[in-house]
Amino acid sequence: MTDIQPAGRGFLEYAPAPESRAILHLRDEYGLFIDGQFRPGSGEPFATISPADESHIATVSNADDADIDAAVAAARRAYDKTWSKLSGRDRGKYLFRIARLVQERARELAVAESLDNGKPIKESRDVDVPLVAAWFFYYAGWADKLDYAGLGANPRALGVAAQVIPWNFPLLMLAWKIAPALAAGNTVVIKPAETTPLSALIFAEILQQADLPPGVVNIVTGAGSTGSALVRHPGVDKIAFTGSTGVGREIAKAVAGTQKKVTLELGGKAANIVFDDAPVDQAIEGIVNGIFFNQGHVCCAGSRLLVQESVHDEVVDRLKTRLSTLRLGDPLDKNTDIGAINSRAQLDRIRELSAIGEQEGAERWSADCAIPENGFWFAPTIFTNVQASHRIARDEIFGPVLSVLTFRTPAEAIEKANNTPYGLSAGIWSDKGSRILAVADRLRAGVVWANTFNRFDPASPFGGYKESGYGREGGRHGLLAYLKGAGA
Ligand code: TAP
Repeated sequence: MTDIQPAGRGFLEYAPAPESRAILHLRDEYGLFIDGQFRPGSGEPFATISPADESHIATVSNADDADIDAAVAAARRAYDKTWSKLSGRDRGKYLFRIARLVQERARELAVAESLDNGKPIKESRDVDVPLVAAWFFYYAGWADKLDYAGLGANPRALGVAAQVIPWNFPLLMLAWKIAPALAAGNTVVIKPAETTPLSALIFAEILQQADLPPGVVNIVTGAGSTGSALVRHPGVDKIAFTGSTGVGREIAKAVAGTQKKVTLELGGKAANIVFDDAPVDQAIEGIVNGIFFNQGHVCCAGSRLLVQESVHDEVVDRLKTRLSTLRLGDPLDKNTDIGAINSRAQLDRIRELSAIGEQEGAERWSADCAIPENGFWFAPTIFTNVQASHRIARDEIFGPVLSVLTFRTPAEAIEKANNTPYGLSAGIWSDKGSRILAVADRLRAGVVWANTFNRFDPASPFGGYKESGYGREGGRHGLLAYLKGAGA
């Protein structure tokens, strides 16, 4: 289904689903990873479950304020005594080592990610995990070249970075955060999302294997309150947050008036614009990939399809035909296209917004697929006759739901695409290069894809305008967010 093809696509072959689970060597209980060691948290431990069947995977520690103090103190000690004293070349060696270990343990990481998150194994195997390795390789290469970052000779790290990440790409978001922070010379305390801590805890084992000095990366699991305590901690110098716009706003308020530097990667409601001269076969695949990849749990998902009126019926008919071929089911089955929704809460939100779509007069079509009895599932769904004022055209659904709107002229397409409080990404499908460039220039979106969608590369900066946040991750820009003397 997806055309996302980072290096290494297809380099792993998987056993059928039941056996793939067997390659995981999970502990029954996971502690917090502080100062290079696992240790129990002081809060009430919690279970992480598989969203595909609601089965228990492991028990995970819950960090309270005292644990956050310990993690931040460990990161500060490591910064003062070890990490800030290493040369860039030596920091780079650790990052290269981590990247290689991620590759070595790729199968295990992919299975853990699909088990805990619900995403299809072919996505975690071909997209998430290869990109995680690519991110560490890319920033490993920067570590001894910071003098070329544009900040003069010897740019300096910020110190201790507090990082809070969401559940949709648990390991990839961790890599986006940790790799540039370490390359620039910072130490880290990171909090994974409550529903997807597993791959981060396996990653902690990789850090031990890599002999990363204790305290350079600390991983504290817990709920939203753990994230809140971490970002408010007076001992942190930098905050990097990816998640909802609501929580991003709270964080921005909490740090107002402090010296902390902040980058926020928040929500989106991307327009995927299809002109009447678009290559239709390619566009259909791009639309499907844009909204149904990772069950639509993607901040930059192409959740609003803007299609030129003259090709609307053809595009919608072909989309329905294509969606009828997608296979929904066991995330660990390599033939699965659509996995499980990550949590009951997220499923409830998708159901609620879809019901509102129907009440407001949009026309709903859902693929006719068998829904498993247990777990959290939602069939791929398209809404047509959507008006710009409808909630399903304005709110981020963060699920496998596409809202289709129409336009007549390029100017109308641009106006509708920009008619959103968000500004993270957009897509344009057209045969004319000049039209693509002219439209892209007027879209208020941090990333604009042309005749493709959801392509990621560690060298390419990613981030939003307006309520999609500020600061960039990836590329040289992503590095600057962790160095003194640069913006954000
Ligand atoms: P959030 O509820 O915002 O959660 C994100 C992270 O913040 C989780 O680790 C969460 O912990 C933690 N958190 C919750 N409340 C907090 C608080 N008051 N202070 C500090 N941390 C807190 O978002 P989500 O539901 O996980 O993710 C979905 C949202 O993230 C969507 O809106 C999506 O667009 C956005 N997103 C954006 C991007 C980019 S790059 N822009 C990428 C991925 C996702 P718990 O899990 O324990 O609640």
